Amino acid sequence: MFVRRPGRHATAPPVLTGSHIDSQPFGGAYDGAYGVLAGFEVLEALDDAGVETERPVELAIWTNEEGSRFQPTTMGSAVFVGELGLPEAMAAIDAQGRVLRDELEALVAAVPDAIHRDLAFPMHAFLEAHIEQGPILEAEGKSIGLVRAIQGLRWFTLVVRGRAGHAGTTPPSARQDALVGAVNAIDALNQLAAAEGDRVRLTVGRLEVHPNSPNTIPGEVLFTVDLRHPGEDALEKLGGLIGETVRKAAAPCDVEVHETLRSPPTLLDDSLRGLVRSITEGLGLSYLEMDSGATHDAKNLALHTPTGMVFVPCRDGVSHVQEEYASVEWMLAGTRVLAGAVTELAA
Ligand code: HGY
Ligand code: MN
Ligand code: MN
Repeated sequence: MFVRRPGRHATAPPVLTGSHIDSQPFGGAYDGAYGVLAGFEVLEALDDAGVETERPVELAIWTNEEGSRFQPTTMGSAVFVGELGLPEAMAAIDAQGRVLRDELEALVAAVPDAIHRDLAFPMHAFLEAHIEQGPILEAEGKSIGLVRAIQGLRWFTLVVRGRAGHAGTTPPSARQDALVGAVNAIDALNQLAAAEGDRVRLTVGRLEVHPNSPNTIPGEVLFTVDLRHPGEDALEKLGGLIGETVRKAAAPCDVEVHETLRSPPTLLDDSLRGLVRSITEGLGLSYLEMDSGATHDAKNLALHTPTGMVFVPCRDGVSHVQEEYASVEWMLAGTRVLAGAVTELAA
Protein backbone atom coordinates (compact mmCIF):
# COMPACT_ATOMS: atom_id res chain seq x y z
CA MET A 1 0.00 0.00 0.00
CA PHE A 2 1.30 3.46 -0.94
CA VAL A 3 0.05 6.79 0.43
CA ARG A 4 1.19 9.54 -1.97
CA ARG A 5 1.72 13.25 -1.25
CA PRO A 6 2.15 15.11 -4.56
CA GLY A 7 5.19 17.27 -5.32
CA ARG A 8 5.72 20.09 -7.81
CA HIS A 9 7.30 17.65 -10.26
CA ALA A 10 4.54 15.05 -10.59
CA THR A 11 6.55 12.59 -12.67
CA ALA A 12 9.75 12.75 -10.61
CA PRO A 13 10.66 9.48 -8.88
CA PRO A 14 9.22 9.85 -5.37
CA VAL A 15 10.98 9.72 -2.02
CA LEU A 16 9.59 6.84 0.00
CA THR A 17 9.46 6.12 3.69
CA GLY A 18 7.53 3.37 5.44
CA SER A 19 7.68 -0.08 7.01
CA HIS A 20 5.11 -2.83 7.78
CA ILE A 21 1.99 -3.29 9.92
CA ASP A 22 1.91 -7.09 10.17
CA SER A 23 3.22 -8.57 13.42
CA GLN A 24 4.27 -11.77 15.14
CA PRO A 25 1.59 -14.05 16.71
CA PHE A 26 2.35 -12.56 20.15
CA GLY A 27 4.33 -9.58 18.92
CA GLY A 28 4.48 -6.05 20.23
CA ALA A 29 2.95 -2.77 19.03
CA TYR A 30 6.10 -1.11 17.70
CA ASP A 31 7.94 -3.48 15.28
CA GLY A 32 6.94 -2.08 11.88
CA ALA A 33 4.02 0.00 13.12
CA TYR A 34 6.37 2.70 14.42
CA GLY A 35 7.90 3.24 10.97
CA VAL A 36 4.46 3.48 9.35
CA LEU A 37 3.13 5.95 11.94
CA ALA A 38 6.35 7.99 11.73
CA GLY A 39 5.83 8.12 7.97
CA PHE A 40 2.27 9.38 8.41
CA GLU A 41 3.60 12.01 10.83
CA VAL A 42 6.08 13.19 8.18
CA LEU A 43 3.30 13.56 5.59
CA GLU A 44 1.10 15.45 8.06
CA ALA A 45 3.97 17.67 9.25
CA LEU A 46 4.68 18.66 5.64
CA ASP A 47 0.98 19.55 5.26
CA ASP A 48 0.89 21.44 8.58
CA ALA A 49 3.99 23.42 7.57
CA GLY A 50 2.54 24.08 4.09
CA VAL A 51 5.71 22.69 2.52
CA GLU A 52 5.55 21.95 -1.22
CA THR A 53 8.30 19.50 -2.14
CA GLU A 54 9.80 19.15 -5.62
CA ARG A 55 9.40 15.36 -5.58
CA PRO A 56 6.32 13.43 -4.46
CA VAL A 57 6.68 11.80 -1.04
CA GLU A 58 5.13 8.39 -0.48
CA LEU A 59 4.51 6.22 2.54
CA ALA A 60 4.88 2.51 1.76
CA ILE A 61 3.23 -0.15 3.91
CA TRP A 62 4.87 -3.39 2.78
CA THR A 63 2.88 -6.63 2.85
CA ASN A 64 3.91 -9.56 5.04
CA GLU A 65 7.28 -8.40 6.33
CA GLU A 66 7.21 -10.85 9.24
CA GLY A 67 6.67 -14.03 7.23
CA SER A 68 5.13 -15.63 10.29
CA ARG A 69 1.86 -16.80 8.68
CA PHE A 70 3.03 -17.00 5.05
CA GLN A 71 6.72 -17.64 4.40
CA PRO A 72 9.13 -16.10 3.60
CA THR A 73 9.76 -12.95 5.63
CA THR A 74 9.91 -9.55 3.80
CA MET A 75 7.68 -11.11 1.13
CA GLY A 76 5.91 -7.99 -0.21
CA SER A 77 9.04 -5.88 -0.68
CA ALA A 78 10.86 -8.90 -2.17
CA VAL A 79 8.16 -9.25 -4.83
CA PHE A 80 8.19 -5.48 -5.39
CA VAL A 81 11.92 -5.42 -6.24
CA GLY A 82 11.86 -8.72 -8.13
CA GLU A 83 13.75 -10.81 -5.55
CA LEU A 84 10.75 -13.17 -5.23
CA GLY A 85 8.41 -14.13 -8.06
CA LEU A 86 4.78 -13.03 -7.65
CA PRO A 87 3.41 -16.51 -8.54
CA GLU A 88 5.67 -18.09 -5.90
CA ALA A 89 4.49 -15.63 -3.25
CA MET A 90 0.84 -16.02 -4.24
CA ALA A 91 1.15 -19.79 -3.83
CA ALA A 92 2.27 -19.55 -0.17
CA ILE A 93 0.07 -21.59 2.16
CA ASP A 94 -0.50 -20.93 5.86
CA ALA A 95 -0.73 -23.52 8.66
CA GLN A 96 -4.51 -23.75 8.12
CA GLY A 97 -4.03 -24.51 4.40
CA ARG A 98 -5.22 -21.09 3.23
CA VAL A 99 -3.51 -19.77 0.09
CA LEU A 100 -2.06 -16.26 -0.01
CA ARG A 101 -3.61 -15.52 -3.42
CA ASP A 102 -7.15 -16.05 -2.07
CA GLU A 103 -6.53 -14.00 1.05
CA LEU A 104 -4.93 -11.12 -0.88
CA GLU A 105 -7.61 -11.07 -3.60
CA ALA A 106 -10.30 -10.81 -0.93
CA LEU A 107 -8.47 -7.84 0.61
CA VAL A 108 -8.01 -6.08 -2.76
CA ALA A 109 -11.68 -6.67 -3.61
CA ALA A 110 -12.56 -4.78 -0.42
CA VAL A 111 -10.98 -1.59 -1.82
CA PRO A 112 -12.23 -1.56 -5.45
CA ASP A 113 -11.26 2.07 -6.08
CA ALA A 114 -7.60 1.59 -5.06
CA ILE A 115 -5.14 2.48 -7.84
CA HIS A 116 -2.80 -0.36 -8.74
CA ARG A 117 0.92 0.46 -9.01
CA ASP A 118 3.62 -1.24 -11.06
CA LEU A 119 6.09 -3.41 -9.27
CA ALA A 120 9.56 -1.85 -8.99
CA PHE A 121 8.39 1.64 -10.01
CA PRO A 122 11.35 4.07 -9.95
CA MET A 123 11.99 5.93 -6.68
CA HIS A 124 14.56 8.49 -5.56
CA ALA A 125 15.31 6.91 -2.16
CA PHE A 126 13.75 4.82 0.60
CA LEU A 127 14.19 5.59 4.31
CA GLU A 128 12.71 3.34 7.03
CA ALA A 129 12.32 4.28 10.67
CA HIS A 130 12.25 1.25 12.99
CA ILE A 131 12.82 0.27 16.61
CA GLU A 132 16.26 -1.33 17.02
CA GLN A 133 14.79 -4.56 18.41
CA GLY A 134 18.06 -4.97 20.32
CA PRO A 135 19.63 -3.49 23.48
CA ILE A 136 22.49 -1.39 22.12
CA LEU A 137 21.02 2.13 21.76
CA GLU A 138 19.34 2.04 25.17
CA ALA A 139 22.46 0.62 26.83
CA GLU A 140 24.69 3.27 25.20
CA GLY A 141 22.19 6.05 25.94
CA LYS A 142 21.97 7.04 22.27
CA SER A 143 18.82 8.42 20.65
CA ILE A 144 19.37 7.44 17.01
CA GLY A 145 20.89 4.41 15.26
CA LEU A 146 22.36 5.02 11.79
CA VAL A 147 22.23 1.61 10.16
CA ARG A 148 25.22 0.53 8.07
CA ALA A 149 24.14 -3.02 7.17
CA ILE A 150 21.46 -5.66 7.72
CA GLN A 151 22.79 -9.10 8.59
CA GLY A 152 22.21 -11.99 6.23
CA LEU A 153 19.60 -14.66 6.84
CA ARG A 154 18.64 -18.03 5.42
CA TRP A 155 15.37 -19.83 6.18
CA PHE A 156 14.85 -23.57 5.90
CA THR A 157 11.86 -25.88 6.39
CA LEU A 158 12.84 -29.44 7.23
CA VAL A 159 10.58 -32.48 7.22
CA VAL A 160 11.71 -35.58 9.15
CA ARG A 161 9.86 -38.74 8.06
CA GLY A 162 9.80 -41.88 10.20
CA ARG A 163 7.09 -44.46 10.69
CA ALA A 164 3.95 -43.80 12.70
CA GLY A 165 2.90 -46.64 14.97
CA HIS A 166 1.21 -47.76 18.13
CA ALA A 167 2.83 -46.36 21.28
CA GLY A 168 2.12 -49.52 23.26
CA THR A 169 2.83 -52.36 20.88
CA THR A 170 5.84 -51.10 18.89
CA PRO A 171 9.13 -52.17 20.48
CA PRO A 172 12.13 -49.79 20.41
CA SER A 173 13.89 -51.99 17.83
CA ALA A 174 11.00 -51.52 15.37
CA ARG A 175 10.59 -47.77 15.78
CA GLN A 176 11.42 -44.93 13.41
CA ASP A 177 10.22 -42.08 15.59
CA ALA A 178 10.26 -38.83 13.57
CA LEU A 179 10.18 -36.71 16.71
CA VAL A 180 13.28 -38.44 18.14
CA GLY A 181 14.94 -37.83 14.78
CA ALA A 182 13.95 -34.17 14.79
CA VAL A 183 15.09 -33.62 18.38
CA ASN A 184 18.48 -35.17 17.62
CA ALA A 185 18.74 -33.02 14.50
CA ILE A 186 17.88 -29.80 16.36
CA ASP A 187 20.46 -30.64 19.01
CA ALA A 188 23.08 -31.24 16.32
CA LEU A 189 22.22 -27.89 14.66
CA ASN A 190 22.66 -26.07 17.96
CA GLN A 191 26.05 -27.72 18.46
CA LEU A 192 27.01 -26.64 14.93
CA ALA A 193 25.98 -23.05 15.74
CA ALA A 194 27.73 -23.08 19.14
CA ALA A 195 31.00 -23.90 17.41
CA GLU A 196 30.63 -20.63 15.40
CA GLY A 197 30.73 -18.38 18.50
CA ASP A 198 28.52 -15.47 19.46
CA ARG A 199 27.81 -13.87 16.08
CA VAL A 200 25.63 -16.64 14.64
CA ARG A 201 21.90 -16.80 15.32
CA LEU A 202 20.17 -20.16 14.79
CA THR A 203 16.51 -20.46 15.79
CA VAL A 204 14.04 -23.32 15.48
CA GLY A 205 10.81 -21.39 15.97
CA ARG A 206 8.21 -23.78 14.58
CA LEU A 207 7.82 -27.52 15.14
CA GLU A 208 4.82 -29.52 13.94
CA VAL A 209 4.39 -33.16 15.00
CA HIS A 210 2.11 -35.48 12.99
CA PRO A 211 -0.22 -37.04 13.92
CA ASN A 212 0.41 -35.22 17.23
CA SER A 213 -1.38 -37.80 19.37
CA PRO A 214 -0.13 -38.97 22.80
CA ASN A 215 -0.32 -42.67 21.94
CA THR A 216 0.89 -42.71 18.33
CA ILE A 217 4.57 -42.68 17.46
CA PRO A 218 5.18 -39.51 15.38
CA GLY A 219 5.52 -40.41 11.73
CA GLU A 220 6.42 -36.97 10.43
CA VAL A 221 7.84 -33.81 12.01
CA LEU A 222 8.25 -30.42 10.30
CA PHE A 223 10.48 -27.73 11.77
CA THR A 224 11.89 -24.40 10.60
CA VAL A 225 15.41 -23.00 10.87
CA ASP A 226 16.10 -19.24 10.91
CA LEU A 227 19.87 -18.84 10.42
CA ARG A 228 21.54 -15.41 10.57
CA HIS A 229 25.07 -14.07 10.46
CA PRO A 230 26.64 -10.71 9.54
CA GLY A 231 29.32 -12.44 7.46
CA GLU A 232 28.46 -13.79 4.02
CA ASP A 233 31.08 -16.59 4.10
CA ALA A 234 29.93 -17.86 7.50
CA LEU A 235 26.29 -17.77 6.37
CA GLU A 236 27.18 -19.72 3.22
CA LYS A 237 29.25 -22.24 5.15
CA LEU A 238 26.69 -22.84 7.93
CA GLY A 239 23.73 -22.86 5.57
CA GLY A 240 25.52 -25.43 3.44
CA LEU A 241 25.90 -27.73 6.47
CA ILE A 242 22.22 -27.68 7.53
CA GLY A 243 21.08 -30.54 5.29
CA GLU A 244 23.86 -33.00 6.00
CA THR A 245 23.82 -32.23 9.76
CA VAL A 246 20.10 -32.94 9.97
CA ARG A 247 20.24 -36.07 7.78
CA LYS A 248 23.05 -37.57 9.88
CA ALA A 249 21.42 -36.78 13.23
CA ALA A 250 17.88 -37.84 12.19
CA ALA A 251 18.90 -41.21 10.71
CA PRO A 252 17.35 -43.71 10.18
CA CYS A 253 14.47 -41.28 9.49
CA ASP A 254 14.43 -39.63 6.08
CA VAL A 255 14.79 -35.85 5.79
CA GLU A 256 13.45 -33.34 3.26
CA VAL A 257 15.24 -29.97 3.20
CA HIS A 258 13.61 -26.86 1.68
CA GLU A 259 15.47 -23.51 1.67
CA THR A 260 12.73 -20.85 1.63
CA LEU A 261 14.87 -17.71 1.84
CA ARG A 262 18.48 -16.84 1.09
CA SER A 263 19.33 -13.24 1.86
CA PRO A 264 22.99 -12.12 2.00
CA PRO A 265 24.17 -9.39 4.37
CA THR A 266 23.07 -6.07 2.83
CA LEU A 267 24.92 -2.75 2.95
CA LEU A 268 22.77 0.39 3.14
CA ASP A 269 23.57 3.60 1.28
CA ASP A 270 26.55 5.57 2.68
CA SER A 271 25.55 8.97 1.32
CA LEU A 272 21.97 8.59 2.58
CA ARG A 273 23.38 7.67 5.99
CA GLY A 274 25.56 10.81 5.77
CA LEU A 275 22.47 12.93 5.19
CA VAL A 276 20.66 11.32 8.13
CA ARG A 277 23.77 11.87 10.26
CA SER A 278 23.85 15.60 9.47
CA ILE A 279 20.11 15.95 10.20
CA THR A 280 20.63 14.09 13.51
CA GLU A 281 23.56 16.33 14.44
CA GLY A 282 21.55 19.40 13.45
CA LEU A 283 18.87 18.33 15.91
CA GLY A 284 21.48 17.88 18.62
CA LEU A 285 20.64 14.20 19.01
CA SER A 286 23.13 11.54 20.06
CA TYR A 287 23.63 8.66 17.61
CA LEU A 288 25.50 5.47 16.91
CA GLU A 289 26.48 3.86 13.59
CA MET A 290 25.41 0.24 13.84
CA ASP A 291 24.31 -2.89 12.03
CA SER A 292 20.87 -4.46 12.19
CA GLY A 293 20.41 -7.91 13.73
CA ALA A 294 16.79 -7.94 12.59
CA THR A 295 15.84 -8.07 8.94
CA HIS A 296 13.74 -5.38 7.30
CA ASP A 297 12.06 -4.47 4.01
CA ALA A 298 14.93 -2.00 3.62
CA LYS A 299 17.11 -5.03 2.79
CA ASN A 300 15.09 -5.55 -0.40
CA LEU A 301 14.68 -1.86 -1.22
CA ALA A 302 18.48 -1.48 -1.06
CA LEU A 303 18.59 -3.60 -4.24
CA HIS A 304 16.33 -1.06 -5.97
CA THR A 305 17.15 2.47 -4.71
CA PRO A 306 19.44 4.28 -2.25
CA THR A 307 18.13 3.02 1.09
CA GLY A 308 18.67 3.96 4.73
CA MET A 309 17.29 3.15 8.16
CA VAL A 310 16.76 5.28 11.25
CA PHE A 311 16.72 3.24 14.47
CA VAL A 312 15.27 4.29 17.79
CA PRO A 313 15.88 2.44 21.09
CA CYS A 314 13.43 -0.10 22.50
CA ARG A 315 13.20 -1.01 26.17
CA ASP A 316 15.52 -3.85 27.25
CA GLY A 317 16.02 -4.58 23.55
CA VAL A 318 13.12 -7.02 23.50
CA SER A 319 10.95 -7.48 20.42
CA HIS A 320 8.60 -10.03 18.82
CA VAL A 321 6.98 -10.22 22.29
CA GLN A 322 4.13 -8.22 23.84
CA GLU A 323 6.55 -6.50 26.25
CA GLU A 324 8.09 -4.66 23.27
CA TYR A 325 8.10 -0.92 24.06
CA ALA A 326 9.55 2.37 22.81
CA SER A 327 9.00 5.67 24.64
CA VAL A 328 7.29 8.65 23.00
CA GLU A 329 10.53 10.60 23.45
CA TRP A 330 12.53 7.97 21.56
CA MET A 331 9.94 7.72 18.78
CA LEU A 332 9.60 11.51 18.49
CA ALA A 333 13.35 11.94 18.04
CA GLY A 334 13.39 9.32 15.28
CA THR A 335 10.39 10.89 13.58
CA ARG A 336 12.03 14.34 13.59
CA VAL A 337 15.14 12.88 11.98
CA LEU A 338 12.99 11.07 9.41
CA ALA A 339 11.03 14.26 8.64
CA GLY A 340 14.23 16.25 8.14
CA ALA A 341 15.80 13.65 5.87
CA VAL A 342 12.69 13.01 3.77
CA THR A 343 12.13 16.75 3.32
CA GLU A 344 15.75 17.25 2.26
CA LEU A 345 15.57 14.32 -0.20
CA ALA A 346 12.31 15.56 -1.73
CA ALA A 347 13.24 19.27 -1.77
O1 HGY B 1 12.65 -11.37 11.66
C1 HGY B 1 12.98 -10.19 11.72
O2 HGY B 1 14.14 -9.91 11.88
C2 HGY B 1 11.97 -9.07 11.56
O3 HGY B 1 11.79 -8.42 12.79
N1 HGY B 1 10.70 -9.55 11.09
MN1 MN C 1 10.04 -5.09 11.49
MN1 MN D 1 9.67 -8.34 13.10
